[in-house]
Amino acid sequence: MTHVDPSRMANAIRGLAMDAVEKAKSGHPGLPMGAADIATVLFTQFLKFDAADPKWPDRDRFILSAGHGSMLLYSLLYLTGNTEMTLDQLKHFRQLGSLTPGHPENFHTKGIETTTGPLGQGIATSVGFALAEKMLAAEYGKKVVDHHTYVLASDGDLMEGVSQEAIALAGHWKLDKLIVLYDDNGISIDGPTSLSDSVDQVKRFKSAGWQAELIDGQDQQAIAAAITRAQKSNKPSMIACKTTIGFGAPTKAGTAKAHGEALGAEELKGAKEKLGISLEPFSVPDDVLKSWREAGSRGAAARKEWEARFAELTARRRTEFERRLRHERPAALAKAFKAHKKALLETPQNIATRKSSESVIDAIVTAMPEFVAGSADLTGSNNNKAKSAIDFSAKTPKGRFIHYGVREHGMAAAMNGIFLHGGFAPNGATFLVFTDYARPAMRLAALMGTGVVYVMTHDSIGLGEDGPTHQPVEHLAALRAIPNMRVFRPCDAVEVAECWELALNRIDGPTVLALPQQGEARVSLFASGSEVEIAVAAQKQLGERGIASRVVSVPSLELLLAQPVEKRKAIIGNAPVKVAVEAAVRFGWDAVIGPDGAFVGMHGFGASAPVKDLYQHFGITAEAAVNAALKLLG
Ligand SMILES: Cc1ncc(C[n+]2csc(CCOP(=O)(O)OP(=O)(O)O)c2C)c(N)n1
Repeated sequence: MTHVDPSRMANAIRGLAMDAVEKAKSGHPGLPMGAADIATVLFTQFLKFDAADPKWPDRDRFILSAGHGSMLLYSLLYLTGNTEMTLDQLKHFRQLGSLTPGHPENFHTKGIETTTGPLGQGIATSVGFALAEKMLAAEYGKKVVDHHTYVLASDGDLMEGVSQEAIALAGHWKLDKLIVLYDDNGISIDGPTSLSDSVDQVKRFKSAGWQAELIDGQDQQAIAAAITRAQKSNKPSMIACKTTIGFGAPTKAGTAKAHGEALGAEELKGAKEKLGISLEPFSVPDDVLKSWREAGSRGAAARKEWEARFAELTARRRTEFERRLRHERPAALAKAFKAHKKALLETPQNIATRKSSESVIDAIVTAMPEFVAGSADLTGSNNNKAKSAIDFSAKTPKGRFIHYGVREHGMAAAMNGIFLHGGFAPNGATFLVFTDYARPAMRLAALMGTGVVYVMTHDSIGLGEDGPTHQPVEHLAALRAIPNMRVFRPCDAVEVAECWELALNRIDGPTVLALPQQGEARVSLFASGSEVEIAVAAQKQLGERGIASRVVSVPSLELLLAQPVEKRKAIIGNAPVKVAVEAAVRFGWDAVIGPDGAFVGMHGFGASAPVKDLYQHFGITAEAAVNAALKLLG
């Protein structure tokens, strides 16, 4: 190993970041300059990675949550020898077509794990990465899955509300392989964070079940010691690293002026002289570059050892692991869908679409081991938990149903991380109206093309009594407005199955399944002949009152009653109120509506009059059917 003073290694990052921002005349030099020591320690001593293979499955993940500091990441990719990240790319920072856009984009630049920029998203997404690691390790063992997720987060990341949801989840799940390095520089755009913040972050994290400590983030030995402690912890760890934004800049260091604009020629020169960096733009001394390149290939041996361990798995397990990481769906899934749809066509079901969604999940879950459902509370209302599903928890990492608590945003961000980590196809549920709470993460899902599924129930005014706070009206439009977001609103059980199939097979973008609450019929209306029309009119009137009902046309009572018991039950359904409408006497109908069902029809002989008048006279009308239903509903 070439030995180079580690502060010179950090200065290479500082120099490149300053030069690139200067050339682009836009960007953020302050964070890379301040956090350069943290990054140097992490990348040269701890991060398990191999620059030659940025996609190696058991690599450690590094997430720059403060995406505005992207030059930190681009410098690291160049210095460690990522083949695509050439010096030329750094010279074209923020230019059209370069691999160095303003904020890191995982779908654009190799070696970047997730897209960041909207503060808070990176740290919240990282929880999904760490969760996926834990779940996959539980299935495949530590020989194959054993890596850390490191995050560099800024003041802004920790100010954003979503960070609280993320921190709470990680602490609760004891995601001990998650290590957050907090760039505690106390500066944001407006000036010192004391303008608007007085949170003790160490206490905040500790109260959420994390190990947390405060260190000098400019002291490389202290950083290394803290990461070592973090690796040993059985909790997630947060290391608050006190740093100076724009470290080395003669007048701008420690001030908001170092945050978001080029330093300017004079300040840049002063910083380079102070730090002992060549004034020649984009130059890195040979020995420093060599040492960085060694850091980039440091993980090659670990990768090869991993490959050897992986080769020890049975061929079947290897293929399955690789299939899952590629997000390729198993052949059994298509078969399970086919069988389910066939059964639906043979035994038509008239149940709420969210209920039929549950039956889809039950039908396919065993065919798809990567299926990971979850709900932001409301599990009982959203119906996306398979009957066979076990809850995920710190103690049951093989559980594949995740209780996210009342955290829609944290759930959506974690789902991105779960998908991006690989090995799982996450879906998460809440009410459609609360997509507003999850929207920033949903938008990133669409931008990144993560194949996640949102199960959004209670999709319209049809949810009834909860009223306008819970009734989405603009949400379908708002979701459809997001490029690459696919929105489905299925009408019946078959469509629900088809939409689920399309959603689960979509691996290049997110899907919303908007499912109504109503439809779980509270009233079943049975009728034959002309009275089917009356029943349909009654259904409409009931719907206007927010009461879900179903109409069953019974052309032959005998044939219905002659069906096998299961089929008969499915047709009759289990709505609590049953009403039969037929312009004849009740006899025979009790077998369908039961003795407590309501009958709208004849109770004696008829009379001579025009037909329309007769129906009115004998009360065989939609209104009468509605009233009968309302009476029984109480
Ligand atoms: C959700 C969100 N809101 C606002 C911004 C705009 N923004 C970019 S950087 C920044 C200040 C962040 O300060 P800090 O996190 O302390 O970063 P540092 O100053 O240390 O670079 C803001 C408000 C953003 N990127 N994301």
